[in-house]
Amino acid sequence: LAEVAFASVDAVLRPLEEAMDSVLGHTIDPFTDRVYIAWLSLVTLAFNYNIWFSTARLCFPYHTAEAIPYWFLLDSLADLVYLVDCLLFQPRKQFVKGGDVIKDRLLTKKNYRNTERFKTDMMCLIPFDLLYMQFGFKSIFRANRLLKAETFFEFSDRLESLMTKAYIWRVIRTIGYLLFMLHINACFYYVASDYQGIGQTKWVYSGKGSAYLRCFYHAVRSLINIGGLSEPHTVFEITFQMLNFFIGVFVFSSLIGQMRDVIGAATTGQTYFRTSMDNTVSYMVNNHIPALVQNRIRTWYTYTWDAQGMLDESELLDKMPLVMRTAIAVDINLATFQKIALFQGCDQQMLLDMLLRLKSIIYLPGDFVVKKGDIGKEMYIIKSGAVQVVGGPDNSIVFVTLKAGCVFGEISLLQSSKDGGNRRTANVKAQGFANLFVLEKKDLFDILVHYPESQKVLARKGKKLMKAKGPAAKTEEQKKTGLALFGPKPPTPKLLRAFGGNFNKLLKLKNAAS
Ligand code: PCG
Repeated sequence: LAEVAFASVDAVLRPLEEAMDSVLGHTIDPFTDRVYIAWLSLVTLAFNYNIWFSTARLCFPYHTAEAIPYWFLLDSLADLVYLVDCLLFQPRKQFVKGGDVIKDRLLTKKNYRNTERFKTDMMCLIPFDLLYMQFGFKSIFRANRLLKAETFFEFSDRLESLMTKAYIWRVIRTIGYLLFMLHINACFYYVASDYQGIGQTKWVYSGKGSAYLRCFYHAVRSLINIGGLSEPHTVFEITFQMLNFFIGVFVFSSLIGQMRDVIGAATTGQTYFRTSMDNTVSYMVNNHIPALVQNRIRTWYTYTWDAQGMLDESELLDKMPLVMRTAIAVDINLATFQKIALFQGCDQQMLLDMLLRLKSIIYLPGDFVVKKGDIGKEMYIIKSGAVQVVGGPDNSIVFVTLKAGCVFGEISLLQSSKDGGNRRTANVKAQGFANLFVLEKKDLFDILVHYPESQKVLARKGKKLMKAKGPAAKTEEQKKTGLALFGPKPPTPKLLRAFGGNFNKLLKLKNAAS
């Protein structure tokens, strides 16, 4: 019988389904499809209409002759949304079977019709409203519409996973629960007042002003235990009021606790940052670290937090599976990497392996990233900001400024330690705040073992770089700026002339530089 019913429903729906195909595609990916999530928001609205208004209409005298047509219209609209959800949206939802994502519409439809959700959706749609004809217009006949709560929770989950600040939605949702508890209490209070006789005692609703607003106000005062209410006198009133206080204590304390958890979770990162910084500051104070250093460290903390919203990105990335880390790394950095001249001609897979080993680090203005003569143990790629290759006495001569996407520190890294080739050939300092990627020599060489061809390419480029920029290099620009002072040979007459023949001055500069 069910098969025959489904077949006839399908036949009626076919033109509609075909029309929907052009909007939604053949099936819906329930986790990412934005149209589906927008649709869920509409079903959630209809569900909220039912849950708030059916209860209010059940208790308050809202079914007046003038209002009934409007209620009827709104009820019908909400029912239409439920019906469309059940007939056109839910049967299109992809599902996972044995690890495979099933995208065939016939199968998704069959799957939906076998789920518990389908049964509750069907129950939601039973038109008990027809009993109006026998018993009059009463919202109790719409009680089955409240079974659609699952859609509300589904919408809530999807929205949370989409939002960048999910805690905003969680706070809104918890406030919604609080308001709903108050709403239900207001409804009960009105029913209790009606039972006692409206305006009959001091405790009940007096019958003046807006009934809903007055009852809601009473609910707020009694459930939140603010007090200041008229004393209950009859046994009924005392029992009602006591129950109110108990419910208030348990339900409200747990909802407010939930709110605290939501806000606590949203600010965990901020708390972690504060605690780390406070601990560092108290450590520095206890160890009498100079104020200048303390200030620099404070600046580093604040800037790093502002720039990347966390102190150590790798902590977060390490928790993810390799494939996810690769996807993120490729998305953020592969394009920058492919433009780097040094890596051109290298294996693409090698670049991917390198991306995964990069660590992000921030330098403050004026910080030395690399010092001439140190052993090179890592190379750097500039993510944002700029660095300067400097030299001369007090490092005041800027030979070159390197910007985002440039590589440095590679010369000493690509040389062997024989004859001291692994020493830094220049000083490099951060111009402003510089956010750099660091690739350690050990990691680079671990990777290169698997890519002998790329290893050869890099070794060749390393030698060329050493010739062009290493200690013995004397390009025109270097001569002009004085980088020649770094060279091992004595100053040429041309250079002497450039310095106005002041050999002593030149010698002083050379000594200071070396
Ligand atoms: P390395 O490892 O010697 O450390 C200093 C880095 O400065 C060097 O690698 C280069 O990557 C970078 N650099 C950029 N331009 C120049 C230049 O003109 N001369 C030198 N020696 N280094 C430069």
